[in-house]
Amino acid sequence: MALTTNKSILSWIDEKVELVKPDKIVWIDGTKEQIEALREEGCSTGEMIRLNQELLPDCYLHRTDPTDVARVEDRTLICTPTEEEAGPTNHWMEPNACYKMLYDIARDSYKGRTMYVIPYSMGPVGSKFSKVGIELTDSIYVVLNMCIMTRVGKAVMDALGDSDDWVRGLHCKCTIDPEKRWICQFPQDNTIISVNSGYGGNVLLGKKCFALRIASYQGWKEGWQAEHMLILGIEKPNGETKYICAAFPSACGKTNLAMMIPPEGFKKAGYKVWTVGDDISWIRKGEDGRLYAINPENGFFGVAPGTNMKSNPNALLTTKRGTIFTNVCHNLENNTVWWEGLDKNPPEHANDWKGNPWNGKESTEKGANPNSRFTAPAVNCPCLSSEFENPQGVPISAIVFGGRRAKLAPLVYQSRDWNNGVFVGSIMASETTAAAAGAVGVVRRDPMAMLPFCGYNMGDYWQHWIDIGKTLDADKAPKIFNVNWFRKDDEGNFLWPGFGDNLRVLLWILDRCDGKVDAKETAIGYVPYAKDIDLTGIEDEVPFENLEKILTVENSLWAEEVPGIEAFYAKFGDKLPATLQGELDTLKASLK
Ligand code: GTP
Ligand code: SPV
Ligand code: MN
Repeated sequence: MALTTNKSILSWIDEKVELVKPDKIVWIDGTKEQIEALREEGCSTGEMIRLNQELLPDCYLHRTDPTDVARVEDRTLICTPTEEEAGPTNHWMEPNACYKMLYDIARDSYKGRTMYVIPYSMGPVGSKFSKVGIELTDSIYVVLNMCIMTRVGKAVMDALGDSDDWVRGLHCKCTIDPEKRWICQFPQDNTIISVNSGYGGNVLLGKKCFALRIASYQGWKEGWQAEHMLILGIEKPNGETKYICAAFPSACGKTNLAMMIPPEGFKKAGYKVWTVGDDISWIRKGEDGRLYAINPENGFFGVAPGTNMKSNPNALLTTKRGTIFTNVCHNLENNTVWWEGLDKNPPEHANDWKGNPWNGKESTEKGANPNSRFTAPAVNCPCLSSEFENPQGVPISAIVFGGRRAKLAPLVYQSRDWNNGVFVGSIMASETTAAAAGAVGVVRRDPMAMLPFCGYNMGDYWQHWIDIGKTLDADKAPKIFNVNWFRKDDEGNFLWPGFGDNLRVLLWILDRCDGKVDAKETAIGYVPYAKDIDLTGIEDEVPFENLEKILTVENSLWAEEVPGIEAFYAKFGDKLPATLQGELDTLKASLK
């Protein structure tokens, strides 16, 4: 039975039913009984595997097609009326041509199948930050994931009422043909269509497609921001909590930072870290003139490999119930899961992520796909912030950009002011990871970690950042920083221990926000004096000289970076904000 009488929704569904011709239609209300029935059905067809219910209650394993394990950026299209509106960093197709192409692929593709109608809210139901979407899908896996990642059900439809301000999403598995795989956003139409994929970021339409690509466009039009940022709260021993948003590219450490455990000494002293979000922030100005952020999601779609009780115990504990694992190794010894970096005991009796027999002691192949993931409910997280459901969001003290750079970028630096901070975000570059199909480890420009996720011209997006800054009083605007946890020595070893020890850097950042600590002015911004990063407890692991080394700004190396920035900026023509050209000119002058 339909969960709404909203005419714009019902007539849109009718149209799509006419196109894809399902055998039946099921509305998802998100109740326990319905979810349990769908799990049952998913297991009966082999789509899902029920894991050991004593060790991992309500947990399931799913494998996607081996050609379909990551986002496909060259098949992700932004379909604005003109190519210029999508800009030089997006793949574009004219909307009518794209609809035709997609409808030809999707036509009749639900024959013999069920259409699931998922009404969902990004953000707490009814919050002024929140937005509603409907996803149509023929995949039980997608339904079950969406029920973890978003708020689903009748309350969402009741909050929407008769409004037609909702995002249309159509997902068709079709035949998982990589040549006909398309992930298409139509920002002007509030519409997303995804065909021939069954992998996370391509098919959980509330996430990257809506909460970043469509929402970034909505934010531009409505005066707010959708960003690829985690949100964490740092509670000091005196009980005061400050919030930080941080944008790192895919698989560059957002989930890990958001859930970090303070180093022993800091924990003893009373520092606590609280997770508000691990991937996406929606940010808008509050009545007091500060910027506030919510996490529009309701779960974590996290990278499995590398997650263990030392690196990220909070993430691991979050996956202990009600979690769906995708493309990890199936440990047949006890019907649980395993991935590289979970522990040093790979199972000898297992199936790898493709489902083939695998012996962890002997195989040279990987047991889990490098982009294997867990989908886990936020409520499971031991360090979930008490503000997680706050419809007003949390006030942001600092914005942090960062990426993977083996050389060049120092451990941390602070921009001179808001516009300089926008510049710092715009020139971000990072080594590519397994989160997207294609080569891994290649340095590419990834402004604000939004390269694959900005739903309009990146030049306009930068101008939007600058315009937001103009509305903020200097004492209320978050301070903007850049970090790099990934500096390596010449042998390829990380020079910074990372993970929980990143708190040492975040505390310097908060001290800067409070005007409590001096810094050294360099060509790129303010860098800490090494003595101001607290190394207590890791003096052996990080010799003071190493810290000094990763805090050094080498002007000659930065000068080599400039032509790449200029070439990137040149793509934007007159869409490049003059402010950013001015910032680049200033940088060039100070590097001389
Ligand atoms: P997406 O979900 O793709 O957006 O990724 P993410 O940004 O949340 O990345 P995540 O926290 O899952 O980390 C990805 C990889 O980076 C994992 O293999 C981590 O082990 C590694 N990593 C995270 N933080 C650090 C760090 O501080 N230092 C080092 N060396 N590696 C890290
Ligand atoms: C990312 O790639 O940044 C992710 C995973 O968070 S996905 O949802 O697949 O985009
Ligand atoms: Mn992400």
